[in-house]
Amino acid sequence: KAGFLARKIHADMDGKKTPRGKRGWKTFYAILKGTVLYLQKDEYKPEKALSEDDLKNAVSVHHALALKATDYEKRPNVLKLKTADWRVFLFQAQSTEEMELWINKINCV
Ligand code: I3P
Repeated sequence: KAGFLARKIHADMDGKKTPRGKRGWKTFYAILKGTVLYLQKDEYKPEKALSEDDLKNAVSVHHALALKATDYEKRPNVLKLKTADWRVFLFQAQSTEEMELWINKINCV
């Protein structure tokens, strides 16, 4: 599964609220491969290696939980991702259908 997702980091590894200045929305080209959600700045190019930033932004979705972010009303089609290491992300998909596909794929990992 791949496609554009806007990401907002809501909580860090310790489960604490992500500090101001790091809470903005940022759009990535997301690719779910195995148990890893890769978030790249540009669309995937097979001949291009992952950059250091790409590796830093990658999220393990092993034992993670994805669900519709019903408590977030500022943007449509937003899902909440809770990782096994207590991070919380919001991801905005490009449509409701896309959001549901991402939720299903992440939860089936
Ligand atoms: C954040 C940015 C986010 C906003 C967040 C801000 O500032 O403006 O868009 O979330 O509000 O803290 P920064 O880029 O300096 O981190 P929303 O778009 O959801 O309002 P928040 O702290 O209430 O989450």
